[in-house]
Amino acid sequence: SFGGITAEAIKTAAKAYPKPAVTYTYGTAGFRTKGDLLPSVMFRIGLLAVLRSKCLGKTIGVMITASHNPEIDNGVKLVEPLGEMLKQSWEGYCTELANAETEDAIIETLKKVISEENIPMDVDSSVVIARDTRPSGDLLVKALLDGLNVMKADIKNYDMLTTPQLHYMVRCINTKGTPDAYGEPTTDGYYNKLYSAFKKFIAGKPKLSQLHVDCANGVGAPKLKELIKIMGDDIDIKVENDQITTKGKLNYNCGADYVKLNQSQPEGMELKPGYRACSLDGDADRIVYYYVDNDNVFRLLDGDKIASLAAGYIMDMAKTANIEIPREDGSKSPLKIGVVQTAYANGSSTDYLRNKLNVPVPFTQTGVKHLHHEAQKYDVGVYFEANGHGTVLFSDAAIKAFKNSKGSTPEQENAIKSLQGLTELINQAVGDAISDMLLVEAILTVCGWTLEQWNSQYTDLPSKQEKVKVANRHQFKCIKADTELAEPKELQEIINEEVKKYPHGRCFVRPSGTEDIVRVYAEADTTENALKLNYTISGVVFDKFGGVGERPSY
Ligand code: G16
Repeated sequence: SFGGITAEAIKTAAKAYPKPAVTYTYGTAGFRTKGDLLPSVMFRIGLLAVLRSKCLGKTIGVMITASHNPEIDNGVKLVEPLGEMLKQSWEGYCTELANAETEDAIIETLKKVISEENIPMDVDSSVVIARDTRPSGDLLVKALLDGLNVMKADIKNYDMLTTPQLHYMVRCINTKGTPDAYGEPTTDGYYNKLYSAFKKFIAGKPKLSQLHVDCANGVGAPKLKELIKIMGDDIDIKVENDQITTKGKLNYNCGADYVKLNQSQPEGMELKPGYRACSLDGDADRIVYYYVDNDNVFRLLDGDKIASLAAGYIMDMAKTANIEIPREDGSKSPLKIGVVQTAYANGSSTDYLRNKLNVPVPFTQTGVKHLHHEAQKYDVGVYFEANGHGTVLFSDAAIKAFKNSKGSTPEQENAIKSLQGLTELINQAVGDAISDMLLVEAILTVCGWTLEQWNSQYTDLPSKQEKVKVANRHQFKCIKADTELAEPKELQEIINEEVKKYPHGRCFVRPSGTEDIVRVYAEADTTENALKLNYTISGVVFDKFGGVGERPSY
């Protein structure tokens, strides 16, 4: 038996959720596919969440969302006790369970996980869940609850939350009553934590002009409205694209992914010179800023720009604060700061960070789960994907040092306070568009900067990202943090030859882990060259490697 629950009971419940004839893969951010293909996956993730909870003796989170993907898609991911992404070795269990063909196969897989992970089945399990605004969410929540209930989990259902809010709740619940208590596990607790940190941070500085926030017609809209209510006059935000109940609107020609890929403003909002604007994605874990300049040219401030803004500010403060961090071997040394990027980072941003700010810039594979782990190696680990997904992590030693240090001059004291304020303002569990927005607003406020001033830190190299649909995207195998292909070799050789033709040329091909497409990224010295390079390679991918549908062109 499974901690007092019989295999028969699990099999009976599983009968309502037969597996369709598809193969599921646990991708960049969990399972993602059409919503109507996911009930069987949800039920099984319910079973597995219980095992993960029992395994750690902690509360586990389950988020139902397909984030930036189209409205008909949905997805699910498991959240670890401190709000991190699921431990990678468990992704295999997820895949195996999702693909179990029969009820017996489900039982066998559960048994295997229990024995391999040595899970004490007699302890209680606790799981918190939430969903985004997708219409398929209702049915998928029911399937998930059926899985959790058959395993007799203690369940808290938050209904609709942004993905980062769910991560926050999980961290709060697991740290409650400990010295690392993260906050109250309620939406009000979340808003109040961010608001009080923001308010302290900007105290005495003139307020910025209105910020237009495109919410991608997703869950960010109602949640941002709740925050604004609490913040009152301390911030001036206009919520745009907030039609969460109109079918077909979610992420459609709006939201952070659309803005980043098209390098143009979203539909559904007015953008005039002088306006300050940003876009969230469908579950509010990504953010990009933008404006149009006086010549009406669209200017994007993406994840790389946010990383550079945050890193630059933190380095300034660290220099003034001049704090030494105690190390495990008894020595002390200055704050170690790093900025983690992926292959999609604009070459100019990497150059700026490495050669102007003189900060180490390690690269990882795409997926915040990879960046997060790398960032944990620093006292202050800034990580952002170019698409606007990221956060800043502070080590325990750094947080303690900020709390315990007193400056000997007012400047030093201020800098220490600022660093400490950032640890409260920035969501430590995961990249969070709302928290990142307040971070950007806070830094711009204290620096007295316009978006133009921020944008002038460095100039992006022209770039183009294209999606190419192929019959089998799994034939493309990336190496070297996604910058090269191990397979097909022939394609990598063509890329190498093409890239040589353009000054500052860089190009790579990578299968998406959230959509059934291949991404082609190119950058070069001019927009024309970036486009040429991209569409040459996109065309080769399409022609020689099983392109489907329309051939990419510009
Ligand atoms: C997810 C991941 C991100 C990743 C993005 C695109 O974002 O959390 O780390 O950059 O997918 O991944 P891929 O290129 O594999 O499609 P989101 O906002 O969809 O959760």
